[in-house]
Amino acid sequence: METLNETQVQFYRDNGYLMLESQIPEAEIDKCIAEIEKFRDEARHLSASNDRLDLEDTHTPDNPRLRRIKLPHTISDVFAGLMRSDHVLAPVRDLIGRDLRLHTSKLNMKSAEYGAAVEWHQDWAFYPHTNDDVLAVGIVLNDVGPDNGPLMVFPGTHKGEVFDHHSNGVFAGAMDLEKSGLNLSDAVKLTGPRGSMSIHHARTVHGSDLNRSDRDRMLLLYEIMAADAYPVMGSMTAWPSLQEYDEKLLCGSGTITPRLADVPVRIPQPQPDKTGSIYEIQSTAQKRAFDTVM
Ligand SMILES: O=C(O)CCC(=O)C(=O)O
Repeated sequence: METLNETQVQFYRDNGYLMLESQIPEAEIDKCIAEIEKFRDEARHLSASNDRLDLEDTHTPDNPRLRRIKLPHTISDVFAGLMRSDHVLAPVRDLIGRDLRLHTSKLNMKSAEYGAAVEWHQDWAFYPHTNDDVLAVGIVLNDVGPDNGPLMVFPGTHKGEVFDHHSNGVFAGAMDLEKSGLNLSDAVKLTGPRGSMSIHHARTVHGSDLNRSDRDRMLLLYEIMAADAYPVMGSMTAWPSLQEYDEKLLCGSGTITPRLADVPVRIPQPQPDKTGSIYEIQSTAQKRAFDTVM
């Protein structure tokens, strides 16, 4: 073990998530916040989402509303540096081994008073792999309490089935809690001071409500997997070439012999017409659990 203790590892194995309070130093969080301001400025000049920035449905250039910074590690040295730091990677290595590959990164803004909800889903439904040593790290950039749209998880669901995320026969990236037999009262809110870091298993059911408070809730997400987990055909994982895939290695080495595990898989196909971000994909879902605007 580099940093986690056995109790923490066992908690993750049993529950499919872990919360590490005050894991990221204050100075790193300050750098992230300063960086975000540059992207907020950029959003002021946009009338539609682009490949860097995803805008709230209620955004206008006069009333700029940034919903997500896409692939922040590719457009900011601050987010790239933090991703490769031991603050992030050491706990992940303790959970899924020394050879790690990035799946993707994103920064969900969930701004005060309107920040969008994320419908219930399993990341695994978007990108099934040959084994499920696949997880998401969430870095909490503002204090998160129960009322500013905390990430919510259903403990233990990482050991169960992959739920139906289709609507009218098309992948919509959102599940129906009632049909899935899950009870909202079992969901756990991942709250904590800024600098905390959550880790959730790719099969763990999770989502988050609108931010109904007067406090922002910015969450920086790095999705990471064991280097021997390969995407199943039809997965929403980018697969440009082996060379570019290996450029996503974060530590250790790659392999061309995937580890095959007995994991449940549903293929996220056919894809909907809108695939720009999870928000756009989920807007195609027939039934929504959370309000879309306040
Ligand atoms: O920002 C959140 O609360 C949830 C993020 C998430 O699950 C996602 O973007 O896939």
